[in-house]
Amino acid sequence: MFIDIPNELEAALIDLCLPMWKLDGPFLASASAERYRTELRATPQFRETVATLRHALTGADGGYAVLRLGNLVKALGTDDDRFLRLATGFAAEVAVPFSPFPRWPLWKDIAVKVDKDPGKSSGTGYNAFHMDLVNGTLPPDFTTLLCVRPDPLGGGPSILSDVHAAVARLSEDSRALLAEPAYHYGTFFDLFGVGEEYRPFPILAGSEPGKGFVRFTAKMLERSQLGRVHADAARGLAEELVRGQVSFMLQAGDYLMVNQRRFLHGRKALHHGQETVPVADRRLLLQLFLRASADDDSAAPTAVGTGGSPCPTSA
Ligand SMILES: O=C(O)CCC(=O)C(=O)O
Ligand SMILES: [Fe+2]
Repeated sequence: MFIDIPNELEAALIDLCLPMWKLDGPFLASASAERYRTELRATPQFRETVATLRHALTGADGGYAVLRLGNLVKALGTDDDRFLRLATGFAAEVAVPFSPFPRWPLWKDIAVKVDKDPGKSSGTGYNAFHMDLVNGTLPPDFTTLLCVRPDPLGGGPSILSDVHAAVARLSEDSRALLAEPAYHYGTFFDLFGVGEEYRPFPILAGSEPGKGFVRFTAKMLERSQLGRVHADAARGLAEELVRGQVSFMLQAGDYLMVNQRRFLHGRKALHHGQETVPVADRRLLLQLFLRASADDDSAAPTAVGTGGSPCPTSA
């Protein structure tokens, strides 16, 4: 699940300067994806690394991967977008990057805010198992989190759990309750590319067991008004997710990608004392969503974008 970048590839990527991407509505423009693909495929062992990544995300038993880009972020820094363009290039090999939030260009900051609801994104507490954009009819196929800075106090390990395995450990009665449209979570406005608001929704779709989305967030147990038997069934699922969880700390440059049809994710609490850490030193992740259904080769590329900031001459 942890994928190292071969030395030769790392060296080539440090020398590569991809142009700034362009967007087509909320999606990465296909011309940008094509340009990135052409440049990246010319580097040694890029295709092999991407094949390993895809297999980790979508192969049998797969569902998440951590691409270790630590040496790249060390070499390139984060003062300009060069490192982010490379990460976008890797993401675009998995599926189509897009931004559901009109306010965020493509990547969304997940910083640490000490005054926010601790259990939510950017909060300092336990971020319980969830699927991102759970209340859209079409949640992103993949959610990805790029670690720019871990918690300097050493907290906030990521947690991941195979959601179909967790469902399989539940009783038939619980599964029947989870298949009823009795669940809801959060608000839904101004979102692109994730369908319509789904409310109420069933956690388990009727289709083949073991396939598709298990539409779940353990946050609904605290934050949504649910009927008692349905809440109990959902709590049972949350407990099984914890029972089956893996946990690890993302390091600077680690790029976690999660197949939302297979795994749910979350994060343990950050270390206490975040208010003593200067804002600029606090944990920082960047989030990007991917849509699998748009076919990569459809729209023929038009003019290739070359905008954005130039590469430093020292490169
Ligand atoms: O902070 C993390 O590691 C996870 C954040 C997250 O899952 C989210 O904001 O959706
Ligand atoms: Fe999330």
